[in-house]
Amino acid sequence: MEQLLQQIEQYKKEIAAIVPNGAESLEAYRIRWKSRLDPGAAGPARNIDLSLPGDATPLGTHHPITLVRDRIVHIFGRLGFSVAEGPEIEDDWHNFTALNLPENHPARDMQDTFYIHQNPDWLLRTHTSSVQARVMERQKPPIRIICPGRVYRNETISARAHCFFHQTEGLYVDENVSFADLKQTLYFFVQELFGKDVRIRFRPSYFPFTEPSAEMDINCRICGGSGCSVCKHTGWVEILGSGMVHPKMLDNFGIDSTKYTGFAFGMGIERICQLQYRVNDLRLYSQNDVRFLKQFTGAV
Ligand code: 2NL
Repeated sequence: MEQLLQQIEQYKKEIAAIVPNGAESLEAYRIRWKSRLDPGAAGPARNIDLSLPGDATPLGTHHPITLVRDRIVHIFGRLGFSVAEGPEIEDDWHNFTALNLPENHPARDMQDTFYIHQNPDWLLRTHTSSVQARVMERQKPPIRIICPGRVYRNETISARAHCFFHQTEGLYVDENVSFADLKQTLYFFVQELFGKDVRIRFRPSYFPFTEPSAEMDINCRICGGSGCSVCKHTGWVEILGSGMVHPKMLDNFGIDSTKYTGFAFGMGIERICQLQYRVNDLRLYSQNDVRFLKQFTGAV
C-alpha cells in the first residue's frame, strides 16, 4: 500500500512536469488568464475571459409520441417481438386486397384514403397492417413482430381527428397460437404500461382481417372509474383492436392455415398518449409548439 501511494505521488510529479499547470486551482487559473489580457487592447478582445464556462446548449426532448412508441416497443421486445417497418406509400395489394378488404369496402373510398395514383393504385397507407403483409410475404412462421408507424386518413382536422396519426400493430403466427395467448399477451402489455392494478375487458368486434375479433378496454386511468369525459362516464376506455388472423390471409401469403394460427392487434399511439399524459387535442402533436413539447422534458 505504502509503495503504491509513493508511486502515485511520483506519477503526479511527473505529470505536473509535463502539464505545468496541472496542479493549479481553477481560481488561480482564471486570475492568471485575466492577467494575460492586455488592458490596452481595443475592441471586444479586451473583455474576453477564456476561462469562463461556455454557453450551455439547450437539449431537446423526446416527442410524446416517440416516448410512448419506444415504451410499447420495449415491452413487446421483452416478449420476443421484433420491430418491422415498411413504406408509407403503398400499393392496393398490401394495404387492402391481401388484407381481405373487399373491393367495395368503405376504407377504399377516396373520401377516406389519400390516393397518389389510380390504376394501378398507389396510396398513403391507412394502417400499418401493410407492413405485416410484407413480412408474411417474405418470412414464414414463427413470426412475432410489431409495426409502429405513421398512417394517413382523409379526415377533416379537429381536436379528435387528424389526417395522419401513429399506430402500432402486432402479429404472432406459429403452431398452436390461441386466443388465450392473445389475451395473456395483451394483459401483460397493459400491466407493464399502466401498472399491475389495471383491469381489462374484451368486447366482440369485427375487423376484415381477423376472426374472431375483439376490442380491449381498460378501466379508466383518468377518473378511476367514477366517470369522466374520456371514458364517456362508463369507467372503461377502448385501447386496442385484436383478433385471430383470418385463415384467408395466411393462405394469401402461402402460410398453411391448417398448420398455423396467429393473433394480431392494432392500437393508436395518440390514444395511449392521451391516457398517459392527458393530451386532449390531437393537433398539439404536430404543431411544434415548444410550450407543449417542453412539458415532456426528462420524461422517459
Ligand atoms: C385497431 C384495430 C387491428 C389488426 C389490426 C392485423 C394485421 C394482419 C393480420 C391480421 Cl397482417 N390483423 N391487424 C387486427 C385486428 C385489429 O387494429 O383498432 N387499430 C387501431
